[in-house]
Amino acid sequence: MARMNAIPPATLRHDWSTADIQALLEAPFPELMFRAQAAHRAHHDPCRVQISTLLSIKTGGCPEDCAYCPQSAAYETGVAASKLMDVGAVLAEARAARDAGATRFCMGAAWRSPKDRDLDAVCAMVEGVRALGLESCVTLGMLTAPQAQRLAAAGLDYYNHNLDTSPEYYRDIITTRTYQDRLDTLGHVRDAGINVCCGGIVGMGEAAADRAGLIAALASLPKHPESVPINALVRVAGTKLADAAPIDAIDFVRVIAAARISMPLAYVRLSAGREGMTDEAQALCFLAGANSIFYGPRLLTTANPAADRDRVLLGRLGMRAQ
Ligand code: SAM
Ligand code: DTB
Ligand code: SF4
Repeated sequence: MARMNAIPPATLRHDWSTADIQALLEAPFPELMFRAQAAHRAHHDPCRVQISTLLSIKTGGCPEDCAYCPQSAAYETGVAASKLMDVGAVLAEARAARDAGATRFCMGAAWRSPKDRDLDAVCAMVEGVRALGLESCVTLGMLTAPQAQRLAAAGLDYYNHNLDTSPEYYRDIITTRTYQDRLDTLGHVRDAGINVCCGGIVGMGEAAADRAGLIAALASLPKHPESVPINALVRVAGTKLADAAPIDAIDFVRVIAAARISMPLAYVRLSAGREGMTDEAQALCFLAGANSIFYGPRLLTTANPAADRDRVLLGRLGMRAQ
């Protein structure tokens, strides 16, 4: 991270409009990539990739109706619902992730929002993960301000809560909570002093304007998220989006580039959907400014590339984990 903070954050733009981002998405590819690489190299080492490993600590049976999600109780997807894992079992997975080379451990729960008593166990997980020398991240759904403060007191490094799509397309994807609910949770996380991990999903049948609207919404937050996961929809049988048309690989690279240009200090994570991507498409994503991946064979309930495939890919590209 040699050149992090070369530009003071105060000079960053927070007034990106959908039209501004759409102009980036429609720019000639060589121009877009040049701008993305310039932004990337001003703040990050282009040969380094941050490595995070995910674990589903509470799987399935979720009361929300997110159209993409295999863990919603509204859909028959074959994902069995389970209770919150024991702290010891979670920490065993975290140790294995650290030993495999991860520097951040991200724990996801299929909740609309956590109950206060659930947070006792999650706080113990956060403390244990940090004691292993890993950064900690959790994604638990909506939080109240006091819940965010409890997680901060436990030492939580990052909270993941995605905007998912544009404000306009959102109602086609989720009806059980609003865009404003999400912004409120992000505000509580920010106010508690926890780093924000916030991104979205593309390939959900959205228009190009919705991709632009998502990136504009992220880049117009009062402070840019420190981490921006860009997920390509993993289409799961039984969900509402099981048959969505996959996003074109070049269009996906364009979204990564627009995120990099508009949020230059952020870690832009090439997130879900890598299992279905060619090595060449992933290489273009790194050239467009992606500098973080999920590492290990599972995301939450679906497949991610095996660690061996990623080691070979990063080796072929002369890139290193950080
Ligand atoms: N239940 C919590 C919530 O939704 O806030 C936390 C876990 S939820 C699974 C975390 C994120 O995973 C979602 O916001 C969504 O962006 C992403 N996600 C879920 N299913 C996905 C899929 N099939 N493909 C791509 N991303 C997905
Ligand atoms: C994020 O933006 N992507 C991750 C993480 N945050 C929690 C989740 C991807 C889930 C993909 C579908 C699954 O494995 O269940
Ligand atoms: Fe539940 Fe989160 Fe899946 Fe939505 S994305 S159904 S809130 S687990």
